[in-house]
Amino acid sequence: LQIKQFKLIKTEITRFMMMYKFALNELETKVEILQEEFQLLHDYNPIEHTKSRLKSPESIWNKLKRKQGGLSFDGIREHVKDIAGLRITCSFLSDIYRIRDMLEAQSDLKIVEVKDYIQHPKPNGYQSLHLIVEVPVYMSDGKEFACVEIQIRTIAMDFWASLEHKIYYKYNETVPAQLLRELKEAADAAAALDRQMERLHNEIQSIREEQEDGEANELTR
Ligand code: 0O2
Repeated sequence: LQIKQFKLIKTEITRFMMMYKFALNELETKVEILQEEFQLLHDYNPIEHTKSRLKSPESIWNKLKRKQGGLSFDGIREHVKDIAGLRITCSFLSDIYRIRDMLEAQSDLKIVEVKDYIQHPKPNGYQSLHLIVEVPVYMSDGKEFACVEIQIRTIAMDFWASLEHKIYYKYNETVPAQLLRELKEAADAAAALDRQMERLHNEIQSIREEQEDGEANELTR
């Protein structure tokens, strides 16, 4: 009987994780569609790359312990909303909010939480737009809703976050104050670079539009 019970639990856990994998697959397809259509309509691709990941059972358990104080399978959905994660790296700052708007407009997706670390960066300088999105997943016995954490950021924000993550782990979680100050300065420099690239992008777009208007006027003359 114990082996039978163990097998049932194992299948249930695998099925639970599968649901998050399917939710990620659905979102990835949605983002690919937006990307291709945007390229066709506007002649540029606002997304540099995407990366998805499923949290390991060990880190789900650790987060649950931290949040709930105890361990109960029932608390997972409520307390761990980032089991499935999708990171979208955009070219420009304005693309981040454009992608957010396009996802928000999809009636089968429900944005249940927004953390705007761009308007309100973390004290260490971390910037990104985080959305928790509920994705409907059609399983054999009906519809389920799975939460996915979407992190939307620019290349500069991604560069900073990836390296900060590495530095942090290298120093075994006790980062010297001087290093923290320099990391914050680096985050500020990345943010300044984003603003500069956004300005250049807008200027070039206006020049292009003026040229296209001029060419259209020539043709109608
Ligand atoms: P991993 O390995 O990326 O998955 P909450 O869920 O609301 O209780 P939580 O989990 O802190 O609180 O959520 P939040 O603030 O939205 O941040 C979650 C994720 O954002 C982290 O996931 C990181 O990916 C990223 N993140 C947040 N702050 C920082 C930071 O200061 N530096 C870097 N490099 N990344 C950050 P995980 O689960 O910690 O890790």
